Amino acid sequence: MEQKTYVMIKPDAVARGLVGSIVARLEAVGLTLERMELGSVTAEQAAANYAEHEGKPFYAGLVEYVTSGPVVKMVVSGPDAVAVVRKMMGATNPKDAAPGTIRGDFGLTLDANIIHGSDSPESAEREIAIFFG
Ligand code: IDP
Ligand code: MG
Repeated sequence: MEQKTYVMIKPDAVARGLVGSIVARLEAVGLTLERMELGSVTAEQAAANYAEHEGKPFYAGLVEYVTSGPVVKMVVSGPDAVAVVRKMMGATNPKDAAPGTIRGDFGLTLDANIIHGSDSPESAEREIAIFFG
């Protein structure tokens, strides 16, 4: 089914110059870039995006991390785009992410895990509204 998903290249990956490599992978499988913008994430956007994690021990650090520098915000579309992007991202903790996945190939630690992708079509709709209005 044709879907849209929200994808964000996190500050550590932008700082390390990985934007081109990551975007190339999304394009290589045939996903379409609908929107793409380099910019910052406000504390309000971070809180809204990660509302499900509020109260967890890592929440404050997570909000600080995603607001710590420029990110690349994208709307990506294609058949089953939500699941396809999640598969390409790999496991949340890069040390557990399989080689060949974005986190597995470019990351090493959970606190700097390279990329965000919506976990369901409903999350995607919500997150696209948070970041693109
Ligand atoms: P996901 O990004 O794979 O969907 P979630 O469990 O939704 O993973 O967590 C959201 C983000 O919060 C992760 O991508 C990671 O940056 C951060 N995070 C999750 N669990 C931890 C943790 O235990 N310590 C530090 N950061 C965490
Ligand atoms: Mg998640």
